[in-house]
Amino acid sequence: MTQPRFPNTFLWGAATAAYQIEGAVHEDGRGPSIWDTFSHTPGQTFNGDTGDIACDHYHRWRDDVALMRDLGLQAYRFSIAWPRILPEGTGAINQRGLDFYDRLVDELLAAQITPFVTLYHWDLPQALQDRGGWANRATVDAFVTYTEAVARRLGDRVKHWITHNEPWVVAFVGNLQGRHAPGLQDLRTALQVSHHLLLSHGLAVPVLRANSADAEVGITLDLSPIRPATDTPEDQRAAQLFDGGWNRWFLDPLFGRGYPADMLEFYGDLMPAVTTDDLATIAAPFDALGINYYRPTFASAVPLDENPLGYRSLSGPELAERGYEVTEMGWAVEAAALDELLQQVNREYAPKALYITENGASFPDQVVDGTIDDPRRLAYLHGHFQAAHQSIEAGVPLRGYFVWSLMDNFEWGLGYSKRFGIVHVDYQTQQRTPKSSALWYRQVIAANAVVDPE
Ligand code: IFM
Repeated sequence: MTQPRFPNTFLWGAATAAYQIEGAVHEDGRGPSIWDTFSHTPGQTFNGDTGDIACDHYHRWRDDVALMRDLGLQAYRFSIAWPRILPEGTGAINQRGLDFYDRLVDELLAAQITPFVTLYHWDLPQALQDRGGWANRATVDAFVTYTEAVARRLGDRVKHWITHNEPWVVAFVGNLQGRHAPGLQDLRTALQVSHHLLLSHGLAVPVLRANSADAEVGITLDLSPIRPATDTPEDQRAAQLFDGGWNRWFLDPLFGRGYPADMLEFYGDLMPAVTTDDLATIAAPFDALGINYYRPTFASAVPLDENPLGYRSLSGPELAERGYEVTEMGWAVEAAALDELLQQVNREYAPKALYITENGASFPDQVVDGTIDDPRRLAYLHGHFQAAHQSIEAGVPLRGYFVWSLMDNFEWGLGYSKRFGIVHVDYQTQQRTPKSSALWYRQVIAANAVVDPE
């Protein structure tokens, strides 16, 4: 069957993040990050797993680029480890850290793979956390200095920049829920952090433009269509709070609307001081919005003394009861919700360009005779690619798609227990094996169309 093609300039890629794949945490002058500290704190990660070795990408980057080339990837999204560039967070720049990414970028370009660089994918230098982390406004300035150092070195060749990955997770999972580094549990801190993340984005935008001619600059948000779990007024209110605190909290200020009024009222005096200048800074025009999409979310009301956000999302078993296929993360599979989300964001905010900077699924994989057949991941991607195509047909300026993830890796608090890769990693031998989803993805890229799985 002939499948509808994607636009000729559409970019097919895969994504990773530094702490999740690099390992080599003590090499070439890298300083400790909050994830080193957190993962080495007993009880914080599944099985006590850490990113000390991870996928050993720091040593295997050349082979990994060759693998990407073999799969036909046209773009690769990776993040820079701030503690490799500024081991103390501020101060002296560590050239050996920059050298690593310099070589990686050259290798990618030689393989005709377009680099997309994320500056902050959660590995804050520990030295900055010791001084208050993202809750301290000085960290905003430190981020801008770090951004400048990276852009000066790579800006002649890297033309796609993402300031932050998923600021909601950084602020709220790290500082309210405590499931991620730095492991704090305080809503006031989380709100302060979210404001500083946005400010640092706004201040970094002109710095990237100044050091990287004609670059496309953006930010990546994890967005989810939020639905009330039931039609009770309580659950409808929970859905409003969920959507307001997760989606609109970041979209509205980035697109010049300031923080959503209903959420300001809800947070009340927990909100940090926000000046008009801050809001203007945050609203610096940017070129591309990255969306990480995994699932729709169902919001159920909970008392504020149980959760200060006033909601919880339905669990995997609850979603399964409603007939959803559920991933190993307990997330509902619903490809059509991606199209719904893209069209809604386009209608409401009209970004100049959009990328799906992450999409994928964790399912239990089995190695049989050295091969990994992963039909559920493949079907997941198939459905979501079709949904993305529908969005493009409907006029959404979607320019590219990055599968999460290129390879199995360190899934933060869940350690190595969850595999999102289209390439399997044997953590004992570090052998990489493309799963059947990766082999199928190669065909999709070659055809620039959602080819039917065999
Ligand atoms: O692994 C993470 C990634 O670092 C950020 N987005 C979600 C992924 C899967 O949980």
